[in-house]
Amino acid sequence: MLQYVVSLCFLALAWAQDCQVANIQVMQNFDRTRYAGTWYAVAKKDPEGLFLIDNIVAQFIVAEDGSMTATAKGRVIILNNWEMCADMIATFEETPEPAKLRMKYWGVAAYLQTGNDDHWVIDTDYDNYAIHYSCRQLDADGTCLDSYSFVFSRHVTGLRTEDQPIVTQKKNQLCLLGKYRRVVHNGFCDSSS
Ligand code: DAO
Repeated sequence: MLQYVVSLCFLALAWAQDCQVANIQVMQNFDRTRYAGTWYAVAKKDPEGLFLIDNIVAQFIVAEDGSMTATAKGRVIILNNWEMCADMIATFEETPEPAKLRMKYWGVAAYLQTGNDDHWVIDTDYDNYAIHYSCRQLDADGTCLDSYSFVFSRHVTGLRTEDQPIVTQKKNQLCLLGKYRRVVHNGFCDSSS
């Protein structure tokens, strides 16, 4: 009986949740200069056709004119079973909302993935954690059909205990709670340039 009531409560919560992409709250007063620097992906919700698997490290750079670029590395498997460390480059375009950026990305090697995605910063304290979100395909009802999301940490060891509840709350707001996997860092990409 208790199990039944708990399930009903979860169902009611899910129904009450607003999963419209247009209503997703992003970081207020986003400051890209404070966002710059190294971020380790410690968890990831994958899109369809997963690309970056683990050992994902992104370095955001803000130029004097305020424009932002990034380099990123991560272990990938391409051409069915060729495991390698992908070196990626990204440029960002502003939108009227500072935390909602458009990202163009490509690989240093031509056989790597290229794309043009949203790069939304959902929340960050700049010094410890950041939650990123990208919806690649909207459904007819305004929810997202194909999204990916990184939980970034400034620390390769993961999130601090005190940041974990905030990140869980944000995952829930994105309607992605339970859909993330842990991203390991075991040095696979450490020797690549
Ligand atoms: O890994 O499945 C995937 C999709 C992610 C593609 C983005 C790769 C380029 C990343 C540039 C740096 C910013 C995170």
